[in-house]
Amino acid sequence: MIDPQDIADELIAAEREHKAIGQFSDNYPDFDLETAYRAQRAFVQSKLDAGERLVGYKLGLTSRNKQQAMGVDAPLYGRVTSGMICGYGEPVRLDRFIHPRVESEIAFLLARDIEPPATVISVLAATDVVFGAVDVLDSRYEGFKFTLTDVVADNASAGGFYLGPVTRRPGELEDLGLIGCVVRVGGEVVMTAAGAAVMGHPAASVAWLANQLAAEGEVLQAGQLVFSGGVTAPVPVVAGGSVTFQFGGLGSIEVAGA
Ligand code: OOG
Ligand code: MG
Repeated sequence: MIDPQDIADELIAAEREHKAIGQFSDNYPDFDLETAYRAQRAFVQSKLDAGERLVGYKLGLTSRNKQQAMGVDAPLYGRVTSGMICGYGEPVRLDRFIHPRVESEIAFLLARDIEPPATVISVLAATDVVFGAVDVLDSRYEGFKFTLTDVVADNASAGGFYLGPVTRRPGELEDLGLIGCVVRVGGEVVMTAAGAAVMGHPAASVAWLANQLAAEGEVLQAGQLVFSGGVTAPVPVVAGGSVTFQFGGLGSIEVAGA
């Protein structure tokens, strides 16, 4: 039997030492999703024990862009802790990560708890504001090579998160599904996409999360932040390089590698 705490301990060491490890699923054919989410809890608990707070959740692999890029065909969630939140304008410190990649997301700040069964409408009604956001991925696995269970245990590759400078109430925006995102590397446009890339509507991914958590006896709560999943595919961060994410109606975020 595979022990979730052992898996977590290896991931914690990989993160601490900035040294990627091989995926677990290669050696443990019985590694299932339930064990993987237990390992994720233990991984995150080590951060809480070190004094961090749970600030919310992240969704992963909620768009075809992302599922195709990573070769995994189902969504997942991870947990976001206070130590992961990066200040607007701060560089991605390459000495703190293994091989960081950045991607655009829409983040939701909740004004109210979300009761199951959640829907796009109930998520929007429970949302205080939305932000353009950037997810800094830093898989603890070599070459970002993982199966769904591996990446669940690795807390959905969570590394860092940036929130954009503009907040909007959902009702102030025409439609979150139509919010565009333009990604530029060194000034050149490398990717474009709209919010609907995420499960048809970014709030649909938050609803999926609320229902998933409910099945496990947890509730998405007022005050929590939810990163709803990559709109565009990830771009590597390199020293001296800069990636700019421009969101329709939600401002821009520039992320530089230093
Ligand atoms: C897994 C995490 C995926 C997203 O938004 O799809 C994710 C990975 O790609 O490393 O954050
Ligand atoms: Mg993401």
